[in-house]
Amino acid sequence: MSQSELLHQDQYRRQRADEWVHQQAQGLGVGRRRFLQLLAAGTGFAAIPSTRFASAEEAKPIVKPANEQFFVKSGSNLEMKWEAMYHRGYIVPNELFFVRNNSKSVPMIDPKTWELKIHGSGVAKPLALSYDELLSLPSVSVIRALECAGNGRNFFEVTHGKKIEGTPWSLGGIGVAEWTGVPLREVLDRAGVKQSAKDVMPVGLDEKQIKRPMPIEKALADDTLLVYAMNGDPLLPDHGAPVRMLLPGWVGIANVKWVGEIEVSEQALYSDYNTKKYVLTGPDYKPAPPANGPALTTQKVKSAFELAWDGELPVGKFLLRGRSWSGEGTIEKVDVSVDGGKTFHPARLREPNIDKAWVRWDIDWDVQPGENKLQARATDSAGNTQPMKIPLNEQGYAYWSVVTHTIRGV
Ligand SMILES: Nc1nc2c(c(=O)[nH]1)N[C@H]1C(S)=C(S)[C@@H](COP(=O)(O)O)O[C@H]1N2
Ligand SMILES: [Mo]
Repeated sequence: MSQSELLHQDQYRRQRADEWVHQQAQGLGVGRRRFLQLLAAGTGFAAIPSTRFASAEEAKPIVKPANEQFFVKSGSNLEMKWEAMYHRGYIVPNELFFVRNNSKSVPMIDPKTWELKIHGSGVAKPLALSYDELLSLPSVSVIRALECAGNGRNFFEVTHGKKIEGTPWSLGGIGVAEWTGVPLREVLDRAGVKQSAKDVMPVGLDEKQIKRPMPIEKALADDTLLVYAMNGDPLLPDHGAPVRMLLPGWVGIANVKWVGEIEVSEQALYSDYNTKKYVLTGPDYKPAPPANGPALTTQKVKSAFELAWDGELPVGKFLLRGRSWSGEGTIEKVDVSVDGGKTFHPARLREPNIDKAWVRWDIDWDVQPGENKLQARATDSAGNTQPMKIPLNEQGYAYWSVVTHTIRGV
């Protein structure tokens, strides 16, 4: 299978699933049960010294100011308020970039003692890099989106009448930033990555040690980065300081923050985050052993208006603005309805329209008295168009159907 094919999520899933079945059939001397136990125990990873965690005193679920103008707060998460983007440019500034923390507190890591270990059967020369050593390697800056797999989860309640557990995102679990860092490939090359290397798994230094694998093809992509700066500033603690992963186009969870080690293996790798969580489960999805369902990788095409939910606007002329994005490429076309989906009109796309980031668009609108039902439907360069309805999945991921946004004209 060629490299570019393995960059596509369905190919990756299918190939790994086939291999899994094959391995089982061969009976490698490790029973399925025992294998799952080993997975659960996270065998193969050195224990992370507890000194890396914030002490109880300084442990905070979020470190940066949770300004109410910019965010909806829920536990250790901050959702970006879309209306705050109406007056802004292409990039989401760090002060209003969404935060999603699975662990209860943000680890405060001193770059002076931080180390990145690269190890596993897939590298000939395991190595450890200090922060200064990482910064001395060639780096690039790319503009890309980062989006939570659960973004839009709230709308399953609207369309399927089912409230789903998990962070209650409307559509603000996304941001676009300029990320600066070292291509993971540069580091893997220095570790003597083998031809036979198959999967790569970064591990976070937070309490839950979030880890999620990727195929070597994704690890070697030009824009898969070890990021140390965001929008021109050193990474903030909330966003993974001193160093995080960036896997453009892939679900947020794959972009491991506070990365401390990377396993490179000649074997397929699994974690809870691609077997139990961040997989599609429910009547419309089949288990994909060893995962409970197809693992999410590439993000879908979606759209949002730069307006408050249940907002009000004065009746009359208004420049309606929004943004559309896709993990599979750029946006080709956006159609907007201001009459609840009866008629759609093409929106004007505004430059830039960057791969795996988003495009800003606008359309002239005459706000009517009372309820106005807005809808936006985007098509990406891979030919995907937002559907009117999608099947439910139990954990509420990948909500990409058209959302109705109601605004009262007053
Ligand atoms: N180590 C670690 N990495 C992590 C997480 C985490 O909780 N721990 N959250 C993930 C999830 S679910 C998302 S959506 C993104 C959010 O990145 P942000 O908080 O910088 O916006 O980080 C991902 N990386
Ligand atoms: Mo996420």
